[in-house]
Amino acid sequence: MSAMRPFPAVPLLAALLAPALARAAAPVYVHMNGGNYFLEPVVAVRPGQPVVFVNQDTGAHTIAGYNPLTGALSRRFEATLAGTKGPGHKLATYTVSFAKAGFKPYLCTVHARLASTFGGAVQPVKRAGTHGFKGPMAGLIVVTTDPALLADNPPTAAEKIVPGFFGG
Ligand SMILES: [Cu+2]
Repeated sequence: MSAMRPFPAVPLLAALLAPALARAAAPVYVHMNGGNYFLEPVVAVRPGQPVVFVNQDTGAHTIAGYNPLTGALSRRFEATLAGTKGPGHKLATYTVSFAKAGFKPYLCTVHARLASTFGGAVQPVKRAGTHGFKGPMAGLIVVTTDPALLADNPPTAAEKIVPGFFGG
């Protein structure tokens, strides 16, 4: 009967948990370029896990969180990301995280706008005159602890910079 018995297990437990904790802390990336869309329009993160928006476009984009039931824009989840001169040059990024599980929709207000739907609700639509891909420049962050959702992110969400994705 040694009172010291449990202690050797503590470093072992820490060693076992370290890779999982590192994974949990690794950011999830969302990229934009001259196609005026978000390359990963839906991503899942754990509460507290950072999402990093990376602008690989020569032009600027905004990130504007909104409430889809009211159309109210978020004051906490919003940023403007300047353009870049291209590969090897400075890239504007914006990091955000959320403490609680939930849906966090957002749009780029330069290339999309919120349109009324039913009873005060809104949805993003493409802004007139915006070139690039056909859909509105908008996305959704799912904050969750569900391992299936967390494992469902597109492969580029693990890369800070996507080679070959530069352009404006
Ligand atoms: Cu934009």
